[in-house]
Amino acid sequence: MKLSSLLIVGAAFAVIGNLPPLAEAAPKVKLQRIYESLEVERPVSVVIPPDGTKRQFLVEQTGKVKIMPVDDKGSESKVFLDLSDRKMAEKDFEEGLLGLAFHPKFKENGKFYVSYSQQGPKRTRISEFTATDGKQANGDSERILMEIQQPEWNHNSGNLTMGPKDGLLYISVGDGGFKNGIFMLPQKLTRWNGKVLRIDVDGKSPGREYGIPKDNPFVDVPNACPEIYAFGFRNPWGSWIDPETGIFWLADVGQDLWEEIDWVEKGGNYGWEYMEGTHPQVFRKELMKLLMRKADPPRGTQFIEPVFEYSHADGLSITGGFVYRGEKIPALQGYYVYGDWKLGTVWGLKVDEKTKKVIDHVVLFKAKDNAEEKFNWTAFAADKDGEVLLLNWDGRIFRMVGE
Ligand SMILES: [Ca+2]
Repeated sequence: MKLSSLLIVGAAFAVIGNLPPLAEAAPKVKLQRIYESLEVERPVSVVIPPDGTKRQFLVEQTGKVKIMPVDDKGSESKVFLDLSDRKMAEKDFEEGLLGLAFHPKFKENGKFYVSYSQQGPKRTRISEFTATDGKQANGDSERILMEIQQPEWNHNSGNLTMGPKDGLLYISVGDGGFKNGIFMLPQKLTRWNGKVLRIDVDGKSPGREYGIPKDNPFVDVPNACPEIYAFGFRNPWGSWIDPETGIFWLADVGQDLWEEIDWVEKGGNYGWEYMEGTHPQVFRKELMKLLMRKADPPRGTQFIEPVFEYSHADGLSITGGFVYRGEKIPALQGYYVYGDWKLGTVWGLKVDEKTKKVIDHVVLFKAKDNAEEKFNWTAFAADKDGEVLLLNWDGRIFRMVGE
């Protein structure tokens, strides 16, 4: 029997309903524009503090953190922190206010953390601020924790994530920028670039404004930065630790060919700039040959492969999200919702927790070809009810709803 006849028989069975469905029904969703009358500039993140108020804090790349109105139709937000006078960006593309995380005891101490770019020299600053009343923070309350050199204006990353169980701050740092991993920093344990760092915001190790967690993986390696938690990243954008499973999801933006999603493990090497996704990065290899230098990684180097990658046939710049556990779209439960910044496609990905095998991958939204309306997703975040908020770089905010 030829394949085509098999398909016809299969289709016939499906029509008369004698066969059980092969897989769960794919979630059918649509995007609903919300906060239409709210003034929003370059939104990059929404974070909810652990204080029981269910307030949604919106991070604008241009320098403000705002508390969003409770009502979807609300037109007024409250400015929580204003750093827009800090001269963050030389080019307003990838520099700016890029990350926000709340202290686990924010309710008691009003402390929270942001990452933002500074010029002269270019660097990413990680700072603590305090809002004593929990409603508004003064710029003067700043305590600078660390400053990370950034050779270029791109690949700053700067995502901040507070560990839901360990209460430690995870900081994603890009590879230094330009292209081809030309600065060769991600594989160097002596540098912070191309890493996920982990620090204790409540401690103070000698010479530092923060503590080094004693079980960080490289604390005993001579000359290694003890802040490093994992390494080999290019430009992580979308960092989320699942409070339920503890899995650390991190999307790493690729260069010419592959976009990837990693599950970050302590001490893991995620490959850049030797690898792009599961593939050797060709340009680097050629360059090394030209320079008559060793093209291969040091003997014994082991890279952790992404749990998922997609090629540049499907998108050009990944934006990570989170695993949906909301109530309004039951078919979407357990899917990691993420998308592409450049083409605007949104996907759902289901991965088996134990085997790391992909169970399902579905398109949730696809922008129409040649449409005037552009979708450049900067973040997918859970709202106060666990439903999906989508932030578009042009300032529009959407909610995912069942069809
Ligand atoms: Ca990688």
